[in-house]
Amino acid sequence: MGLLFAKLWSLFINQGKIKKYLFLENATKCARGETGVSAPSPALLADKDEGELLLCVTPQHMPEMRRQWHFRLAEHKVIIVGLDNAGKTTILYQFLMNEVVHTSPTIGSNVEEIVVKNAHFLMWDIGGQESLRSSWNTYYSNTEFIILVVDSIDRERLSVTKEELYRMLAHEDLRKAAVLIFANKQDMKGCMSAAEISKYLTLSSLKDHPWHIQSCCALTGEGLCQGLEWMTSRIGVK
Ligand SMILES: Nc1nc2c(ncn2[C@@H]2O[C@H](COP(=O)(O)OP(=O)(O)OP(=O)(O)O)[C@@H](O)[C@H]2O)c(=O)[nH]1
Ligand SMILES: [Mg+2]
Repeated sequence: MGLLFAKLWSLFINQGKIKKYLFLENATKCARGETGVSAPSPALLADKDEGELLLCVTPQHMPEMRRQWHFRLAEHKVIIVGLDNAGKTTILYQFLMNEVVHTSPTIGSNVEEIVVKNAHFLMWDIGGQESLRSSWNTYYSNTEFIILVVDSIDRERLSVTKEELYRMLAHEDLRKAAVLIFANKQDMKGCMSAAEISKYLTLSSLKDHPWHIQSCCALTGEGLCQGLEWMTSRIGVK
């Protein structure tokens, strides 16, 4: 299986675009019955009737695909959102490497797999600039966790964060998502506490979404593990 295909495949899966899997026990090529479409295995084929993407795999590729499919099944999709400069990318790479990386504003997204205990999280860090926020919803499908990163020193824009939070939570695709709020940049003098942020965002009024707020500093990594622990406890990993 080529690397490019693997990458594309995981992208499709994690955006919920592949709806069906077809393991072709006796075929040498992938073919779609009457439609006559055929392609080398593994292949992504569009199901014309149902408008769905189909992943077709012949025996040669089955073991690898089964392994990956099983692995993907156990994966939890996370989106990391928040206004620009909040510290989202810094947090993502602290999770991944335990170090501070030099960042520049994210255009589009970064995606990384983070393994905590036995839990696999696929984390999408999405650019927070104003012009990018209208496309956040393209990342929503199949999201289990929203990590909202708040810049605790940025009092002026907390109202914008609040608007964005409630806009997101009203979206159908995030109906079942749990929300972890990181009150980041706690190292900054005069920053808002997690309690202040919680009150301003009226988190206690959130009834339909499990939520948790955690103060942190992405530069030192303080507080990040506690946030991840809340996530793993929600999916039953001890
Ligand atoms: N003092 C302090 N600075 C931080 C902290 N976390 C991130 N920063 C800094 O804040 C700046 C922005 O961080 P990024 O991680 O790039 O922010 P972002 O949320 O990804 O921004 P966009 O990609 O534009 O949406 C960088 O200079 C970081 O070093 C923190 O906890 N404390
Ligand atoms: Mg970023």
